[in-house]
Amino acid sequence: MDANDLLAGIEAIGRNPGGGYTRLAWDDATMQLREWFAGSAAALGLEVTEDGNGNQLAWWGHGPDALLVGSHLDSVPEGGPLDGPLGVSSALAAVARLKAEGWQPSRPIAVVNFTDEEGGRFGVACLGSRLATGAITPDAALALRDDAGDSLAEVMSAQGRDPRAVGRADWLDNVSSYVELHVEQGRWLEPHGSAVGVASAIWPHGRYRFDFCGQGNHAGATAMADRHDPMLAYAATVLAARELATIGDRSHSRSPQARATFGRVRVNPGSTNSIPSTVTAWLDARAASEAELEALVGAIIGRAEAAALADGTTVATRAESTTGAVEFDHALRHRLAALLDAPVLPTGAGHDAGILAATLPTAMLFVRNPTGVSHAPEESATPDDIDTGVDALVRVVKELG
Ligand code: HGY
Ligand code: MN
Ligand code: MN
Repeated sequence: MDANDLLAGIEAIGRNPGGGYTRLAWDDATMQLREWFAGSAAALGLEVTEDGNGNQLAWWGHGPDALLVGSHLDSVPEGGPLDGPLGVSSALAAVARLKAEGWQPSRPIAVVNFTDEEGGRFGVACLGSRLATGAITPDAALALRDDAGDSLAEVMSAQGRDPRAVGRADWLDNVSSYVELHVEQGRWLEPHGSAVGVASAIWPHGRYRFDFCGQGNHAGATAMADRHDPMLAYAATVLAARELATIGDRSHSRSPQARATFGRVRVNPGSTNSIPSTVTAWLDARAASEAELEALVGAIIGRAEAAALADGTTVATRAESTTGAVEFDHALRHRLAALLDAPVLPTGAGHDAGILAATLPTAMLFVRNPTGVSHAPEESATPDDIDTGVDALVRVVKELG
């Protein structure tokens, strides 16, 4: 059971006709992946459990002080094959290898599949790990709705789960550290000539909803001067976001340490011959510090409000999901970097490890992504680097376990 074979075994699950994967929380694809995870773990003699939030944990041994390894299996819409599944497959492969060589852990080892890391259906990133650690309340989570208007509570019930069971997970009391292996997102390891890296930190980041409201009207009968078209303020805001994230932080007089993306928009009524009445758009913003993130988002909102005012439209904004700066446990990351002789690098991507880091010592290993592309079908890692990632994880489990 090696990681490349495990990944090949799920290659067809949730695959889009044009390539890439859509595996959203509680959809058919992730339900198939749950079965794959349970079957693979059971084949290794692990005891598979599921907490009230839908996080799956497969245990090698019982009791306190467990080492947790793993990642997530859900994807963004039309995402890549490795973001998440590489970490879960590598964790299962590492356990398989350790068992095959007769190694015995001195503490319990658990492999985890965190549910809904991407927030691709209900809009909040790392929903499973946030619920498990109490970083989001059950009520707030259960009320979240997907694009079809179904709440998390309704969707979980439809999949035979009891929504009243969500909340802080008991297994946290038995876990004392977490190591997540993940495909690199961005291109840092390739130029540095390393197949594996250790994470230093995760940038603060957030998701913000913008509701632009105007006056729907006829595209042919309404003079340009008579319009209150919310599409204009939306368009101005997209361009402002790019400008503001690109100019960098003059007070620090350094290169831009920020990211701003409008990747999701909904236009109502969405008719070719109607001026829209509303445009709803979501901003993903990230920066090297919480102060820079706050300044960036505030400046973007200011530009949106000014644009709406000029057009006689309105805009309302609210944060839907925010994650503060994460510094991974210094002692653990230094220990792993020394053990693996691996470089230490920051990441602009969020992870369940970033949520767990608030609760227990946590570290991340990155496996080289030659192009750095992620959240797209072209995401990749070579089979050799995937094996090298498992080698590294085996050494980490032996060192910590
Ligand atoms: O959005 C992120 O940074 C992560 O991939 N969920
Ligand atoms: Mn992702
Ligand atoms: Mn991920």
